Amino acid sequence: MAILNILEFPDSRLRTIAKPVEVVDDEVRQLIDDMFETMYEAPGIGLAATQVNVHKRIVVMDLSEDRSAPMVFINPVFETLTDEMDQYQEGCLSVPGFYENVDRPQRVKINALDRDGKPFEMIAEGLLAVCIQHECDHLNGKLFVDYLSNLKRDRIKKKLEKLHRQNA
Ligand code: QAP
Ligand code: CO
Repeated sequence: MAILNILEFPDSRLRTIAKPVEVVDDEVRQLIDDMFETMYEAPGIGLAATQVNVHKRIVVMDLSEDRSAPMVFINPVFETLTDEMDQYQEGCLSVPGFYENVDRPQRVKINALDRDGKPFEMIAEGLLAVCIQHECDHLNGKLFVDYLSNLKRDRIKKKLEKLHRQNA
C-alpha cells in the first residue's frame, strides 16, 4: 500500500479527462487500495483517480464515520432522476481549506463496475448523491470551484498559489 500525492488546484493535470478502465485486474485493485489509503490518511470521504494523477475512471468513497463503508466505482455514469436541486457545502482534497455551497440534482441513478469488474446500479440521494457527482466531475476534469463566481474561484486560486510558492 502507498500514500499517493494529491494534485491541488490550479494544477492543470486536474483538467485531464480520464479514460475508461478496460479490464479490472490486480493492477487496478492495487491502485484502488492505494487510493483508499490516501483518502483515509487525508482524511477525506471521496477521491477520484484524477486527483492522484492517474487518468482512469475510478472513484473511491467512504461516507461512514469509522471507515467501515468503502465504496468503489469503476467507469461510473450517472443519470439525474429529478429537476430538484439541493445545496451542500462542498470541499475537496484538491482544494484544501476551502468550502463553498454548490447546487446539484438531488437524486441520481449510478451505474458502475465494482472491484471485481461486476456491474451494479444504485440510486443515491443526500451526501452520497453530492459526493458521487463531485467525484464524477473530477473524471471529466471539473472541480467544485468551477460552479462558483469567477471572483470567488480567482480568490481561492491566488491563495492556493501563494501557499504552493511558500511550500516550494
Ligand atoms: C468531496 O471531499 C465532497 O479542504 C470529498 O483541508 C466533499 O473528502 C463531496 C478535505 C463534500 C461532498 C461533500 C478537504 C480534507 C476532504 C479539505 C473530501 C481539507 C482536508 C474533502
Ligand atoms: Co474533489
